[in-house]
Amino acid sequence: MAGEPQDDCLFCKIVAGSIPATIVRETETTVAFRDINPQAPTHILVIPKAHYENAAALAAGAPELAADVLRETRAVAEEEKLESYRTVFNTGSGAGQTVWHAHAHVLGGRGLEWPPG
Ligand code: DGP
Repeated sequence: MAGEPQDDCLFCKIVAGSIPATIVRETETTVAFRDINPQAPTHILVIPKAHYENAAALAAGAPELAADVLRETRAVAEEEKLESYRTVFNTGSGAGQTVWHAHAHVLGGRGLEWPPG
């Protein structure tokens, strides 16, 4: 069912605490932790605690929770003192999504080119 934890989901396991992560912020509905394979000096993932397979499913199924995630990307950027940063939701394998639990990447601390690859 939408939003329910999935046994085979890596990020649900991080939410449950059964896989370690460097957590930088947590709210009632979201967790933010450092990406294991950082692509910038600051690279943090913000996820909803509830399981939605990607940003599209999250936006359709729980728009208020999507807003919580977006609000937390700003909070992370502020805590990390990022003046400029990029927020990315990869949606679908063709766009580079590899973990099927919605997550926002917050990238900063270096110049970022546009368009991305
Ligand atoms: P995406 O390609 O948009 O689905 O991003 C998934 C990100 O998740 C990728 O940048 C690497 C990160 N990641 C994968 N496994 C782990 C993990 O076990 N711990 C942490 N902290 N990050 C992970």
